[in-house]
Amino acid sequence: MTTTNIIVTLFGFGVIGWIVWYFWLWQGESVAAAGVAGGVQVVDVTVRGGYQPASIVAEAGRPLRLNFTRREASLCGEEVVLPDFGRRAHLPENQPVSLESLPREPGEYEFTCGMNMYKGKLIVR
Ligand SMILES: [Cu+2]
Repeated sequence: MTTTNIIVTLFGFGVIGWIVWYFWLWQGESVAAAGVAGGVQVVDVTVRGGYQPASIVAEAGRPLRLNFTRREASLCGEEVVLPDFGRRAHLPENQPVSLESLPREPGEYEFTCGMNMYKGKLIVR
């Protein structure tokens, strides 16, 4: 192997590692839902290259409102799906869209974009 081959190979592994980390491992910060009047838990989620926060902590048995705002032209985040709650929404650019659900059981629930590339996690306690 020449030096160039080695460099190209290492670069390839680097790119693969980054993809694995970015799409599957990176969770971002966990954010707890804040309560508001009426006992609804509210979290604002920005959609840009993924979900921020990508990890949301909520209380079981209380309604939860996720306000999604898509801040990118990319079509990847155009749709958001909460499969466990049967919720799905179309997200126009720069317009907040609220998704309400009632997490009854503690557990971890995923939410994703329509293509299952952006991933977020709802941790219900
Ligand atoms: Cu997508």
